[in-house]
Amino acid sequence: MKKSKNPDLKTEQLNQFTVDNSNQKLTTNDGVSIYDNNNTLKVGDRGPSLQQDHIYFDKLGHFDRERIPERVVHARGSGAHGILEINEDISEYTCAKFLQKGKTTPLFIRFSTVAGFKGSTDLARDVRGFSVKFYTEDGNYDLVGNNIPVFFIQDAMNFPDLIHAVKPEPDKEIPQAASAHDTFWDFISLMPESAHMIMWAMSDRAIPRSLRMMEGFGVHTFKLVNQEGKATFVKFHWKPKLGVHSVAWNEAQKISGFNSDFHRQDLWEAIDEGNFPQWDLGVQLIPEEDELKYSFDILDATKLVPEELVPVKIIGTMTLNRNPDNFFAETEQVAFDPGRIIPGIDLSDDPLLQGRIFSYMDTQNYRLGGGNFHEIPINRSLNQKHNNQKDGTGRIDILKGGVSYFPNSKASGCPYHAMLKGEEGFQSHEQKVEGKKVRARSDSFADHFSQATLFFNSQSEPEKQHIVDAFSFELSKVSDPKIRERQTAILYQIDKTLAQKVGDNLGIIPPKELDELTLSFVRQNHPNYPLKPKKQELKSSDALSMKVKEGEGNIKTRKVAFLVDNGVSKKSVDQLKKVLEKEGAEAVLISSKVGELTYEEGSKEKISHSYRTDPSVCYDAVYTPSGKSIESLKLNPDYYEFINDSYRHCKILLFAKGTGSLMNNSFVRPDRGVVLEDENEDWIADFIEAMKLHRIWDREEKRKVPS
Ligand code: HDE
Repeated sequence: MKKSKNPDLKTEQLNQFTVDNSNQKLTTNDGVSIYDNNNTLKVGDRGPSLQQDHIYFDKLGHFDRERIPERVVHARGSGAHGILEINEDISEYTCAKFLQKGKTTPLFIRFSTVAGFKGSTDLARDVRGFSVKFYTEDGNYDLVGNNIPVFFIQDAMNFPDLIHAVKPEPDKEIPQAASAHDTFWDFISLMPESAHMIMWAMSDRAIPRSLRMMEGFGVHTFKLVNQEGKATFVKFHWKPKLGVHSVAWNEAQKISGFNSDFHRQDLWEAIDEGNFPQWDLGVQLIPEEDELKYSFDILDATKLVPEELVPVKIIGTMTLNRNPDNFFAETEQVAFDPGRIIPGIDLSDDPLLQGRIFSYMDTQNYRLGGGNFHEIPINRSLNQKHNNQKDGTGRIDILKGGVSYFPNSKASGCPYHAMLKGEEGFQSHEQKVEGKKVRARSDSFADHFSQATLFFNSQSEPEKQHIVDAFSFELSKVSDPKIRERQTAILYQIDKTLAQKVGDNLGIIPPKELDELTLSFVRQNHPNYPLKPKKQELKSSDALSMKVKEGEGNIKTRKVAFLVDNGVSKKSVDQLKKVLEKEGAEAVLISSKVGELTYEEGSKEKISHSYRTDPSVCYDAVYTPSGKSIESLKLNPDYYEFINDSYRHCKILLFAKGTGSLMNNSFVRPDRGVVLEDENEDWIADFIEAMKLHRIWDREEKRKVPS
């Protein structure tokens, strides 16, 4: 494993708590050396066992308490350590020290799916959590975002209902990690405010190729606050250096069967091999004066700010450079909370964000067993905390002295308030607030469809088709026809053709108007609904599509399967391998069995992957090298399954000299992404260029191979 060069301050802090068992003698939890760890204490060697076996009780007693409650949402997650480096000057907008030009800050990140349990598959159709804890010199700051820039609901009050609807149904606890069931679509079809988010969730964004290839968003509007106390609204963005890519739905389902840890393993291996994943950190800055300038309300988390309206300014780069030492101690016990803010950053009045501030702290207290979770090493700030909070379960810090109150004279007034000595400390932005106390929703939140339409209009044709397919799949799994119909009425408000295409697949003519029941719920928030939407600034936004533009993109860390067997030409293998390695991609030899392979030239090669364990869905592209191996490949059904699936999932296939004929017994036919050495002088270059496009999605339409 490659180690990052400079262990950062957080790593140094964690090292104080790290335990290494190598070359150590086994002990009890009290450090007493254990003589025999195989046998309980008995009367004679056939028993019975004795009540006084303190060694056994020590071991089993701890084992019995190994589990803690999993997160109520985002239970399935994968973590990593990293750093953020800032290379732009935004001191005009914020005094947050970690955001100043030239600063490097250690961080811990946790990616997650939302609906599934802790052991559920990585490739579920779902939103991905994107939580970052920065260990800054001002204290810990958590940016707890998602890979989708908007959310299902506008007010925190609806959150438990949303989650109850998507989680397995309470009577039968079915289905696991899936939104394709009645209760979810019942809720969604009655909540048109979810229309924009549901378009993202039914798009390919919800089935990423890798955690390293997805965007991250802070979702809410936050505030940056400068030294003078002036605030600027901000939206946070993470842009992956490897581009934004997804798998095909049929592929996602197969990956879930073959390797349900696909994303977790991919992240771990990339970091382990020194291919450190990177994202640029970007900000959209909106002056306070512009708060009400747009067709949408910037406090409404179901809306995004199009990049064409407010450009994303890149200010730094995050690099993930170290895997956790222990999953439970770090990834499971890390406690995120959007309420952990520091000087220079503040919350906006977004009612969803405001509601989150209670929930996270509360859930950590429950999940991590009381108020001392800040003292768990992964959650500790780099600054030693100093306050008069004391005691409680699992208290670790040993507070010295006889005083734990303020004001005091006995400890010279310490710990003192920063203001008493004219020093800096967290101060909330001095926002002027006045109004009546009401439980209500602003009518500026009532346009539920314009941005859903903007999103759909911004998609390429294949992306649009995938959205149609996803709605058709999910709603086909709904058993109540009324729910299906109600949802197609929502789709009709977004885009008529979308609604009609989905309707066709369900045997429904989509109603043109929202269902009466849906309207009755919306009118609880907006009595005069429908309200005329404001004129939209844009018809479409390039940034919302994942389509890779010709000439852009790269193939770094992409995995290419070399389908080989005894007799394969070493020359043919090495020729492509060399080019791929130069481009930063990986060649993996797959044969009919693991062990040793003999090349046509006579030399041997170690084989660690076989068709039994490695299906095509775990690779980005496929190469069939030349050689005598063609004779056995010709008769191998696993080979055909591999290339057929790759083709179906719109991947790039390369056939070296003399192997093109293998295509004839498969569905594969030449196109931009099927390259043959026999017919193309620039076969390697063309293969690489096609790989940069990630997938040849047009194939689905042209060859009718829906993936
Ligand atoms: Fe969360 N969310 N959430 N959420 N959320 C949790 O906190 C909650 C929301 C997000 O890797 C919980 O520690 C409420 C939006 C992520 O540990 C819980 C509301 C966004 C994670 C909770 C929201 C998120 C969570 C469960 C509506 C994107 C995983 C366990 C007001 C900006 C954090 C936990 C991790 C986790 C509550 C809405 C992202 C229950 C009440 C919007 C990435 O506290």
